[in-house]
Amino acid sequence: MNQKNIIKEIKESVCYLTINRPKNLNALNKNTITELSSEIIDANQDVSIRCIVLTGSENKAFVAGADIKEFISFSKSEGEKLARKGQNELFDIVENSSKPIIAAINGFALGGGLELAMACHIRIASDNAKMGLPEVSLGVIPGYGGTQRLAQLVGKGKAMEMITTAIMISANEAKNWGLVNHVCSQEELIEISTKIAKSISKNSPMAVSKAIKCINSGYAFGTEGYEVEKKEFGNCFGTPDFIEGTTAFIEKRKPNFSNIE
Ligand code: DAK
Repeated sequence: MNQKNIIKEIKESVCYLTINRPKNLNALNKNTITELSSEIIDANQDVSIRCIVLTGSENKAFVAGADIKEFISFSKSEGEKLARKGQNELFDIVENSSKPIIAAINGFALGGGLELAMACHIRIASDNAKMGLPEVSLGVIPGYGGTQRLAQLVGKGKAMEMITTAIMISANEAKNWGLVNHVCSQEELIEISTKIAKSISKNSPMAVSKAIKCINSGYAFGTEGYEVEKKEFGNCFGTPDFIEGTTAFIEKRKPNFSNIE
């Protein structure tokens, strides 16, 4: 398939998917979500592929979030509908991919970008990477599973701090917090990701996929968190704070938040 926003390359048993919107720091718009989802579905059906490495183009960003310019005008119901569609169409497909997906985080991984990396099975960051969930600074909350997956990865206390302060952390802090597995230089990022992909490729694909399913099932069942997140995410849309937060970003100024819902 000739995809515009995703570059695909297959070498030996590894499929490399690169999100390719560098002028927008690889922000996730609707087309990118659809294209990436279809590439992952295709890779899952291709028996020659054993592992997927996901990265961002150029050296500044993995993904700097959902595309703020695209979602600024959404209503509450559109927000909830799109959070639901995005989670079903991409984030759940990434998390439940039977072939492990390694996020090679080559720069900013913010908002939806960090949520995408967190849905992957393994995260490797280059030392220039910066990670955060800045949604509350825009008057919205993480809507692609971030409130759930961050707490699963780093624990409830650190997730509370990261989400409510909207801070960005460095690659080394992310490693200390358990958010990424390894940190390396930018030059080594794909090489180290490939090395891990190749050691996975030596193992039984059937057993690897069953292991992924079992590990995920321990976290996915018995919680209403994802449902609550979708509803509350939708409820942010159209509020004065949401309009102010996203408009301030586009106008390149600091937001002036009110205290009204
Ligand atoms: N969306 C759209 N454009 C973005 C972008 C984004 N997330 N991030 C950067 N860009 C664009 C900038 O607007 C700029 O475009 P031009 O002005 O040149 O046209 C270009 O990329 C380069 O960015 P900067 O000039 O800002 O570069 P700097 O080095 O100065 O700063 C930065 C880099 C990463 C610190 C800064 O760009 C930044 O703060 N970016 C925004 C980070 C952020 O807040 N990300 C979004 C988090 S909210 C949804 C579900 C989930 C979500 C949304 C919707 N639905 C279901 C609808 C999740 C929301 C989020 O991800």
